[in-house]
Amino acid sequence: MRNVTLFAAALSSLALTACGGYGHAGAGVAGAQATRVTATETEFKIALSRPSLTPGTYVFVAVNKGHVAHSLEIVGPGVSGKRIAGTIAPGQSKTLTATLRKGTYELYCPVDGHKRLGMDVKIAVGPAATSPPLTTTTETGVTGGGYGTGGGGY
Ligand SMILES: [Cu+2]
Repeated sequence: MRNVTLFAAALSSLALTACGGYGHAGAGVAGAQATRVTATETEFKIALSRPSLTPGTYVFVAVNKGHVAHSLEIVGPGVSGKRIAGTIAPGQSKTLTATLRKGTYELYCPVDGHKRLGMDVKIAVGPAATSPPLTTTTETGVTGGGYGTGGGGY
């Protein structure tokens, strides 16, 4: 019956992998496929694991890698000052779930003065497909143009 044992072991390791191995929040939170984005907090900076996102529900995992308590708050279209309750002790992490739509969101540390010190990051939420940047890309002075020069061979 060695085979059966092996098979069972394989199955259970598969199951673990599928659940990410930790904190799989119970059964069926129907349809809510939240993507995790890590926000690493230090003095005084927030580094996101992804610079831009597409509309959807996200779980921001705020990891405090600094030496003082931090927290995390998000504002943007449809989200007005949603924050992690209390603070995150150094070495700890907490999560903040937010549903984002198209637009620009701001993530910052709401602990006294930390935002001003630099714990403030913007995140662009755009369409899923790759699209040209919305901001004006000034492409003036296209030199040469590639034709009309050289030759005049008539
Ligand atoms: Cu802070």
